[in-house]
Amino acid sequence: MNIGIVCYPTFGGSGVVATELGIALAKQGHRVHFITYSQPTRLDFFNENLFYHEVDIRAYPLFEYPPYELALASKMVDVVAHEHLDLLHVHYAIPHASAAYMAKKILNTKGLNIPVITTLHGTDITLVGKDASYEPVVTFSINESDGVTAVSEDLKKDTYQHFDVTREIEVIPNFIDLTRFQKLKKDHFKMAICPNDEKLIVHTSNFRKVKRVHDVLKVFQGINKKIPAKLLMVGDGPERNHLETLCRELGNCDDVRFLGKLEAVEEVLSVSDLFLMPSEKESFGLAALEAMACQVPVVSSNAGGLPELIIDGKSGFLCNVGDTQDMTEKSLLILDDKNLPEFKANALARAKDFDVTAILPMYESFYEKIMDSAKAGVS
Ligand code: GMT
Repeated sequence: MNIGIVCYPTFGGSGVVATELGIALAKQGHRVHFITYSQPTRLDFFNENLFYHEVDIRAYPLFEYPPYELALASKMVDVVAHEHLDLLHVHYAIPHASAAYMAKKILNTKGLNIPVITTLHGTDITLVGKDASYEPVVTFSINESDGVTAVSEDLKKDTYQHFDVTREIEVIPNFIDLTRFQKLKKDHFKMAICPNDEKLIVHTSNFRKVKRVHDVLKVFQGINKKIPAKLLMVGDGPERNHLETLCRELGNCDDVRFLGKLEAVEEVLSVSDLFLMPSEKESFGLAALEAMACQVPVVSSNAGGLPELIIDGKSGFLCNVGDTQDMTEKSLLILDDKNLPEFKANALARAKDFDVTAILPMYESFYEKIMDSAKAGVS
């Protein structure tokens, strides 16, 4: 197949999933064309089946806000027509699904029919998308997509609850490449951070309010009162300054390190003992899956799609949002040397259920189904 993938090129979960999907499809022999405004972060190597088309955003003094959606739609038209794409797969509804709708209509006038698949990732539905400033466009462009997928049952349920969506939504969970995400030997790294064999706790996110990063610090504080531990905070975002203030208030700055955005997050995960994800909402929790693949158990909230990923009491624990006391107790249970090896093994076992080799065929057969329906004129 000759597939166009539209996504955000940044460190965000939807961009990571889209990029990893494109890479996996290319390895299967499909030709994959990424269409976005800059080179996706994980697409920094050569593969004969991978192509990158940059969206040109022209500034003009009249535009206080340059119309990215129009530039994107124009680029989609160009790439579909000249590269003879079979399918457009857009990740994150805003503004990709509506730009794809416009591109599809323009291509129709040129005698081309391009099927569009929209994958819903989370905040495009649960946070930004349902806001009145976007909701009518999101509803319309989901209903006008030829195929729609969501990354969890919970996200599918939320979509039907908050939007007047009439389209069938297929759940295709996120996935992991276990050849990349695996426990690596990084003992020197562990020694440098935990010279006295402290337990190592890690959190990675975009530090937005929805991640409740202050709860990470509170849980860590509770753990560190009982056992010597260190905390690594990977990522960056709007809550970072508050976090540093809280760290000073709690007096635990010496045990907490902010590492910023890291590309090789698997290196940090490889030496970690526990991952914390206390999010208010999480449609899937890709960062938790990455941790589990590196044999790191997870203590998370029970929000959104997290119960579909983490097996409570086995690969980690699920706690009520904001219940930092319970999260602390569950963390200490996992970190107990008697229990830790079993939780680590269970985390890896659960991650294997989401191996790319299991999930990729779901996308391929969904693509086939949507292309067949488009050819038959069924929408
Ligand atoms: O978590 C974020 O804020 C980033 C966001 C994104 O779209 O980049 O992540 C969402 O999509 C990920 C990939 O499907 C999911 O693993 C995350 O759970 C989801 N985030 C939320 O629902 C908050």
